[in-house]
Amino acid sequence: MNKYHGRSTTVLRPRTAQEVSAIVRHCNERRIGVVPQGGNTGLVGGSVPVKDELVVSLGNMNSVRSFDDASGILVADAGCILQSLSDFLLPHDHVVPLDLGAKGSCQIGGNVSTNAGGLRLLRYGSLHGSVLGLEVVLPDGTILDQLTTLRKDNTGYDLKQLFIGAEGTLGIVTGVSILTAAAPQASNNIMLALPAFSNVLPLYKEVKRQLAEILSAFEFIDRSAYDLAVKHGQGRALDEADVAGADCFVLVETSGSSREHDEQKLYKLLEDLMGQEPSLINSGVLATSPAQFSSLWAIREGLTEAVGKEGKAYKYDISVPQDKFKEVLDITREHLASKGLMHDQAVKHVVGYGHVGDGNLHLNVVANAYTAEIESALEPFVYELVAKYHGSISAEHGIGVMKTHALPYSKNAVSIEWMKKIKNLFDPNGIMNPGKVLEL
Ligand code: FAD
Ligand code: S2G
Ligand code: ZN
Repeated sequence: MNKYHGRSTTVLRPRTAQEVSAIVRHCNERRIGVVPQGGNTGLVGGSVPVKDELVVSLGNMNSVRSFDDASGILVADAGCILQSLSDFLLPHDHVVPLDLGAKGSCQIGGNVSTNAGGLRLLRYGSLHGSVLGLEVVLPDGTILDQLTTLRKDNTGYDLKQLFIGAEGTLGIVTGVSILTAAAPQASNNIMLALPAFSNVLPLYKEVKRQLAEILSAFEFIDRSAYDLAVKHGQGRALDEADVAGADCFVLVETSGSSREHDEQKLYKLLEDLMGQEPSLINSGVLATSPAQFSSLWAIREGLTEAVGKEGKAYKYDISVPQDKFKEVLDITREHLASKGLMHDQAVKHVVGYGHVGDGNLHLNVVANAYTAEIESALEPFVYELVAKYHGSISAEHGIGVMKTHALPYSKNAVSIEWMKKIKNLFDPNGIMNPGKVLEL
């Protein structure tokens, strides 16, 4: 629940790193707080002021600086929107090694600053691996130019890694050098309906074994999430026969270099799965057209919106063991029921979806309204539950301002102490995104 409403009087939209540097130097000398803002799609309140900080919006820094289509290395302004970079790369037969539902608004600088995971981390890995260099304006206005396009550069500490996931608390990212990936010549997807959650991991193993190098996404959708997506018109519903008796769904995507080769693999996988006794799946709907491919993805990518339309969402983006996804959902539901809160006037649904390969579950508690009673039932309950599994209270969305109090559930005191030392080293005046990640 975002109860943090700062009142910023000023938003500046610089066009160059030099302008960002001048703004930050000015603010640092006068102890004026600064909030770096990208596409403002973050989900933990990281890009909005807590008090009266000045907002530095990167939206006007949206040029591609260079692209080398042999190496696939792209250097772009931080304010480039993710979708715009994808559009730029398409004719060059490359893709950004990142994809998320917010691609139409989020910026590459924000993606780096939140270390966004997204729908294809399984295939393209983390930004800690694909980002080669950064240009960052430090809290004293210094421009740290590490915009290397070298794949290998083992010369001292890898400073850029500090800014990936720092959520704008150590400096403002103004330029990004990233290794893009060769565009798949053929993408396909299949929505599998499972009779039981316990089949998800055996299915994951079988899918990895059979699809191997062409597997690019393996997304979990529980039944209540699927029903919400359909209710709110996200993508086209599957046939009733395909969903009857399904406890959950898995959306599998392949990205390869030859359609017939990939389809052969997919058909064989489906045949094998359907031929097993008992089968891991009830049914499988294989996209047979670009429209159906998009429609199957729309069910998954539309879940955030569907949840938001259904009610007030308490969002928990957590890392827990892959085989515990359902247990976490059931325990949360039972806990709320034990408090008499599982009914339409309080909590309407507890839904789960997420990135199985990353062990990342999006636990969404959909309430009729935000209330202190529901929040006190959920926190610290959910955080303690995650800690019990030695998980993370924030898998990919970051801490922002909303989860600073929960950091100790996933980071020990020594780790937090050294984070504070690093923050102090870079930002001794505490002007850079104050109140985010680390409590004031
Ligand atoms: P903002 O929201 O503007 O800012 C996010 C944080 O980064 C803030 O702390 C801000 O201060 C800082 N920041 C922004 N730009 C800079 C910069 N240039 N320099 C320094 N700091 C900066 N996230 C995932 O990880 N995976 C998903 O699958 C995913 N799916 C989403 C789907 C939807 C529909 C929505 C609405 C959000 C989703 N998100 C997801 C969350 C969000 O899109 C990501 O965190 C995204 O990376 C934020 O980018 P942004 O440009 O909007 O940043
Ligand atoms: C996703 C988006 C935000 C949410 O869909 O993968 O990261 O929790 C999420 O709905
Ligand atoms: Zn996600």
